[in-house]
Amino acid sequence: MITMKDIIKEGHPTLRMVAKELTLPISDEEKQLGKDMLQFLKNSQDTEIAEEYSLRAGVGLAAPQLDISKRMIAVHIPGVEETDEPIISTVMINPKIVSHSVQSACLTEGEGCLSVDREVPGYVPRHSRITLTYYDLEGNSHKMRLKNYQAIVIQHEIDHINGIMFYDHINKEHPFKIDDAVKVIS
Ligand code: K3U
Ligand code: NI
Repeated sequence: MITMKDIIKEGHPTLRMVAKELTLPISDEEKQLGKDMLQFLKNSQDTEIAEEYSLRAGVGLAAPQLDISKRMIAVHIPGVEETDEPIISTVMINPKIVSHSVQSACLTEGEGCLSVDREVPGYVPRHSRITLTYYDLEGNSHKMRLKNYQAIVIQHEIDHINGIMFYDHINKEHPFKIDDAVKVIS
């Protein structure tokens, strides 16, 4: 079971590396890693389990955050109501943004990261819509269009496999300064 002690923190060199593509079909070990990453996110969003194991809630996790420099991410975005099905719950192998909107968007609250144990205030401008391709754990290929919050989460995770941290996108002098055209999502 993945817990917070498995997650490396900012300053660790792996978080700044461009991760390697996985070769398909992925190995049994890689498949298990993907399942464990997704289970971690589910556990982190379950109040009882999270409290028992002192987990910080997360909607996404990238393999480099576990000191594994491979292009694998897991995303578990819950539905609006607690009883709703998750909006996305999947592991993505070799995810690639194949096109994106000109329009940018950012979250009112800024972003957080399980590898960053501090608040970093500021807007993180990202593409407001993306089309991405990826492979699932069984080797099936997928093409998906996402917008707003979901698109932002995926871009945060794809940044991790490219060695980029969310605060790299924040304006250093004026953290809440963004172009008028950037959509702010609450
Ligand atoms: O945003 C978070 C959240 C957790 C539970 C419910 C709703 C939201 C927690 S921070 C998070 O999930 C990071 C995870 C990271 F750092 F490991 F990749 C991902 C993220 C946070 C904010 C915006 C985009 C992505
Ligand atoms: Ni992160």
